[in-house]
Amino acid sequence: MTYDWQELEKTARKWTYEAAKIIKDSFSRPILIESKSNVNDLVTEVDKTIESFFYEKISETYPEHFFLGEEGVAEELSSLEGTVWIIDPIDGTMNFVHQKYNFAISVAIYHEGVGMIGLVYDVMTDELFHATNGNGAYINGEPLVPVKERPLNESIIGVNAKWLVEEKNQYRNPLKALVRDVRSTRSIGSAAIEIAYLAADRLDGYLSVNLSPWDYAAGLVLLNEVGCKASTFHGEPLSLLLPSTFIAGKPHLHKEMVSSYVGEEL
Ligand code: 2AM
Ligand code: CA
Ligand code: CA
Ligand code: CA
Repeated sequence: MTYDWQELEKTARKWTYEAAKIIKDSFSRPILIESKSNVNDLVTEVDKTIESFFYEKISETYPEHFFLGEEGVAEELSSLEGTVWIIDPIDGTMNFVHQKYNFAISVAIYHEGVGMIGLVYDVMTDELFHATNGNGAYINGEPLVPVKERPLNESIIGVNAKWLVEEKNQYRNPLKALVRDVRSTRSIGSAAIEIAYLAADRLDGYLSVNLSPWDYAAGLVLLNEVGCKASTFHGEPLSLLLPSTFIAGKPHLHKEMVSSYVGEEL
């Protein structure tokens, strides 16, 4: 079965704006906050509400579609066959809790393993980064231009400073070398926003020692449309079902970051 992807994007967009309203309305009351894998890995009742909101809409409207989300509202998925929605209801939960800013809703639709639609909505700035496969990427309807390369020493990359000081992090030394050699670093704290910023030429590269498919599924569709590359630290293709290291950038920078820095653990 094939779909009118532009129509599907409109529907996904409508639900994303509705979900954003639910998130903003939650600011007017106290919300339940819990920890997941460790004390700093936060989740709130709003994350779960938003994931359920999408799951219900999708199951009602497209019962033949599959669903993969961070909070496990749907059954576990073991294949990318058919049409799969990959959703992070709130990307940047720590920012949502602490800053009430710098968090996004990330919605991707994959068809037979190919990214067809990618939406990253920065809720508080009202910036929607959106792309459909083969039709370019946009911010709020304004086209993003194909990327312009900069040399590594003039590049700004998104990286979390914590990874440079954690002794158990096997990538600590290559990351330190990379941070030393680039022009500067930024850390927003939402992988989806940082990947969208790369697509929008606000960053030249972005990396994380551990991301899951819902963190980057939508971002990959944006990156593809503007000619950026993404892979694991070792240059392998990213899985849409399993977590891994993540590195993305403009093509030359991506290649150099992998081959001269994080591709080899020091
Ligand atoms: P999240 O907010 O949806 O959990 C910085 O924390 C970025 O890394 C966010 O995009 C966050 O997504 C993501 N991330 C991935 N795995 C994480 C983990 N185990 N703990 C915290 N953040 C994680
Ligand atoms: Ca999380
Ligand atoms: Ca996330
Ligand atoms: Ca999340």
